[in-house]
Amino acid sequence: MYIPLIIELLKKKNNILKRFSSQKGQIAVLIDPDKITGYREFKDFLDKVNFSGAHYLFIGGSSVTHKDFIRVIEWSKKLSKLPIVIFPGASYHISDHADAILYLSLISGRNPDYLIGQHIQSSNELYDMPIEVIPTAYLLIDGGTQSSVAYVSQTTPIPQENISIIERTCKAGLLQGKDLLYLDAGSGAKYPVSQKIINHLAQLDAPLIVGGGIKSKKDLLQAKNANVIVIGNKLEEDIDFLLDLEAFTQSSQS
Ligand code: 1GP
Repeated sequence: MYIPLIIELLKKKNNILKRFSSQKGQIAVLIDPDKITGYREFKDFLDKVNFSGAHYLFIGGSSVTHKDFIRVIEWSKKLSKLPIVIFPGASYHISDHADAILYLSLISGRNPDYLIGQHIQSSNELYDMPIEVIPTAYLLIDGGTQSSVAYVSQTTPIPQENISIIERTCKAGLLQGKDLLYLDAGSGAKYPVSQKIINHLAQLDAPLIVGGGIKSKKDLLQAKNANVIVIGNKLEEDIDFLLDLEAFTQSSQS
């Protein structure tokens, strides 16, 4: 009888959504377990990230096995005090080692599997898991390449020039009860979500996450009105970009 109450209390413990809302220009480092080769390299990487001023670790990817996902979540928990947020690519990307999960509905697309199908597969387990579940309106925005999310989900991103469709899609997501907006140009995008789109959507009454193709100081500055900016690929190629992230977070917090 008390178990549901205890789960409810635990779910609220870290309140990541409140942290997202509290400030603009926060940084999430995206870790794709598919690309992590060994413990030692991963430890070196996280040691640097821990001191970079990054605010969150996002963990996930569109083609990650359950085994790799669990292994990397467990390592991250051990090696970092940063909040761990699951950015799931499939129903089995869940773990109570995380602080929160972005409960993504891919509302830029019309694939029922990514609107509700995957969710049903894990709902029993997730319902009883003591992590914060954040209902998230997830939109793919055209970033000039075919992203793996677009390929795996078999959906078409919204063109950047269609701001009105992006806005209407976000509003529909919020009316459906999503607490968070996530605009993703896709990992390795040629060009990230534009400043114009970010500034426009930042006016809606929900925290905004942006990611995909962010790889320079200029990109960071253009995304500064988003609550959370997600960086993946660039750090895999160039770990020194952490220095730019540090300078950016210091200036956006002062
Ligand atoms: C997360 O897909 C992004 O939203 C990450 O993109 O790997 O290009 O930073 P990058």
